[in-house]
Amino acid sequence: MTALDEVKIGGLGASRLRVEDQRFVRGRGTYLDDIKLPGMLYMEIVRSPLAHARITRIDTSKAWQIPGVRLVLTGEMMAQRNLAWMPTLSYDTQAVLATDKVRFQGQEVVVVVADDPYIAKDGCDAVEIDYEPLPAIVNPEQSAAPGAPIIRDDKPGQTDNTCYRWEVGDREATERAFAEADVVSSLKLHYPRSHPSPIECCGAVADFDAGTGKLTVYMTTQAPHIVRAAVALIAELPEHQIRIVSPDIGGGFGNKVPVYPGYVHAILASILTGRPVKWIEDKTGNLISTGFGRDMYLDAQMALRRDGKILAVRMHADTDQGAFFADAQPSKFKVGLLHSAFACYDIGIGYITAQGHYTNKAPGGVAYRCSFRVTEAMFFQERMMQAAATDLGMDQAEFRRINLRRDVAFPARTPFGFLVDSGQYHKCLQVGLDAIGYDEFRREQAAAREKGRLLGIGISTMTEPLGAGNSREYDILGIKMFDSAELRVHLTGKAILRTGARTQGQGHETTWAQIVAHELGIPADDVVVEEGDTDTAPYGMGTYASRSTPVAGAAVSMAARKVRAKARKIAAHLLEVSEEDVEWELGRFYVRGAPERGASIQECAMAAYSNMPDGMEPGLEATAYYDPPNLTWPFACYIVTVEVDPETGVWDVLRVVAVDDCGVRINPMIVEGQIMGGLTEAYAMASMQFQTYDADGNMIGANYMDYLLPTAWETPGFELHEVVTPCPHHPIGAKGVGECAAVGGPAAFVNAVIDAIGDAGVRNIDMPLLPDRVWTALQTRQSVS
Ligand code: PCD
Repeated sequence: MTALDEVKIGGLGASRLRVEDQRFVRGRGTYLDDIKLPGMLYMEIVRSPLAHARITRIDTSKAWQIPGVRLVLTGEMMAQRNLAWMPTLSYDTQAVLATDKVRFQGQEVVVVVADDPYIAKDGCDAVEIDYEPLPAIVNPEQSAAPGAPIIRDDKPGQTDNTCYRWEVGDREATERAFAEADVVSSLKLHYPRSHPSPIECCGAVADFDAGTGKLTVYMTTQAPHIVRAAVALIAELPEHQIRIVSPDIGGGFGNKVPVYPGYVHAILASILTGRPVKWIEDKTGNLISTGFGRDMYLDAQMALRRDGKILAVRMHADTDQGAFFADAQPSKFKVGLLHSAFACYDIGIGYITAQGHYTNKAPGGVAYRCSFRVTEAMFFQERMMQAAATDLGMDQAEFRRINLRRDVAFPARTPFGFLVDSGQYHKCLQVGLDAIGYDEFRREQAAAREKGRLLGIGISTMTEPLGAGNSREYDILGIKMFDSAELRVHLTGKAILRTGARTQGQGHETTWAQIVAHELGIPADDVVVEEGDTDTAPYGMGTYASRSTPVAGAAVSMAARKVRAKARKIAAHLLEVSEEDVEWELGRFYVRGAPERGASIQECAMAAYSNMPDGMEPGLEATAYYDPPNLTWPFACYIVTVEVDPETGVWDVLRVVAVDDCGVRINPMIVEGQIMGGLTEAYAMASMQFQTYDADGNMIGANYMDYLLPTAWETPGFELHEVVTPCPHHPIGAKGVGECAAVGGPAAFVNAVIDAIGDAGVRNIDMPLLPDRVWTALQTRQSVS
């Protein structure tokens, strides 16, 4: 009897083709807009054209007169039901429909429900609203200025535009370290507002059945159980009468974590009309009103010893929160995991302060491919590293070598309280430097410069805390951040697996089956994976923060191990030996000392329903809930080379090298796809993407002519490498990876451009590095924002 070949059965390490692509590439996916229920109505939203204004009159009478209009909802009608405002996941409140004022352009003011979407749009056009404009506040500076109009005058006791203040670290020790420093390096920058812009926009089909009292909502959410809890708590509907179904999702990228007003409108509209109601955003609606990412101003200093050792860091963040503090983030910290900055470096002392500001912009600092502000943290960290090395006159790679944590140092406590689990940072850096040919490039760069050509190289080394969370530091509405898996092995040895996570394209249907194959030896093709329906899935906290592999993936392993433990008892019974004499190899139990006498996992499955030992419950199923002991800490080294045209400021990417260590890779092909996707987004943010506003708060970039997405044409090629440091606390040694390249990548691109023009004395150019910004920096030899 030869042991099963794990890769052949699609276990760990198999680059198994994605099973979900069978339907996706054939156009057979069932996305929200594919759902059509009998008698369904359509909903459209009247949005505010102004960023800040008092509402003086709303007249919906003409809309009601249009044949086919079934319902027109105003803030006042919501208020009568105590639903005009809803709580946010960041413990603030958000208007569901505006009553008193509008506070950002695109805010929801009136909702029209009609027989078809065109009539609903006509209904929206017929609504008359008078506004009395107020001055708009579009950045933290204006927000904090004395005499600024108070945006949140709805909140009792709110006397200015401060949303929160937060601090972490040791202020006094940090001041002492700065006093002793040989060199103090400083940097200020803005991480611009950006948008996840998934291909499919947000939407819902709400279906309230007055006969049974059951509410079913199909919606594009990354976290169905959280929505169910929120609906139960906010709308006070009984939880067992609520079913949230998240169908195929056309990308999430963090955009589909928050609970948006549109979902609430659709639910209420269905309850009031007694019919199913569909709401789907258009692209502009998605870009202007749903959760943005970033929009943070950072100002920091680093205390350095002449020999390159970092003594301490000090940092202040001003975040532009928009009109409502609706960050969909589950940590107990106001600015998410901003304080994961510098976690990969051996720095003992630091102090971070942050202030959140209300502005007249859309709310919801969503973690756009980011575990809650780690993108800002890692971007700032790596830009600061470059500035500090430059100030010391030290080579970029050498400066990192001096400060990166050594392999023996793990687990390592950061000055802000995180425990970094494991890594091989120096090895990753070296693999990257060798791959790009660092020393050779530096020589080429010097030679090119003699001829007036500007070449540059940018390094970004970073670790990211992935896998929200552990229940000590995370919760959502008080619910702990565990996840779950339920595995049922049928009598023929085929299985169904359900988890509390929800894939939006990442490939869970493929990879979770691989974990089962690894634990049980059941071929991955024999395991079907289902996620996203709260009526059937075990309770879980959803997919974001690259948490699925660290948390739900771990639960899959644990559930499979419970199944294996039961199967072992069945095997002992079948083999007529005691359990202690039964050994396991992939897919099969056998008698110790007599390996030819065995029972396969499939034979055990059959026996679980037909020939179990006396007194044993029939069946072969298990559920596991997993509360991770820590976050997983992948590491990555991204290196980019560029050439900048001194005449035009246009820059071209020459090469991109990525070395990712995400622990054990379940499916190497999928991991590579994740890294390439993240690098593409990193390139987009560095080179072309930002959401900007004019002085009146009009959003510039509410369409894809202005908000740019890179196509295959612009996107550079990526050279990928791997290092594997198994995660010490994850059952199969895996770490999260989905976000790493989007988090660590932007700094590598920007560092490369700054490196190319650094001789001109330019210290910073704020993203995106549009050619005119680069050109202006070259002309004025100054930082550009
Ligand atoms: N993996 C493997 N291995 C390892 C890891 C991992 O294999 N070691 C794989 C898994 O299994 C899956 C993936 O890979 O499949 C991923 O994973 P992860 O890392 O765990 O993550 P998840 O949780 O699953 O996911 C999430 C992420 C995020 S977060 C984001 S943004 C994005 C990413 O994911 N999104 C998306 N990616 C993606 N992709 C796609 N296609 N789509 C989408 O949407 Mo946030 O927080 O939400 O912002």
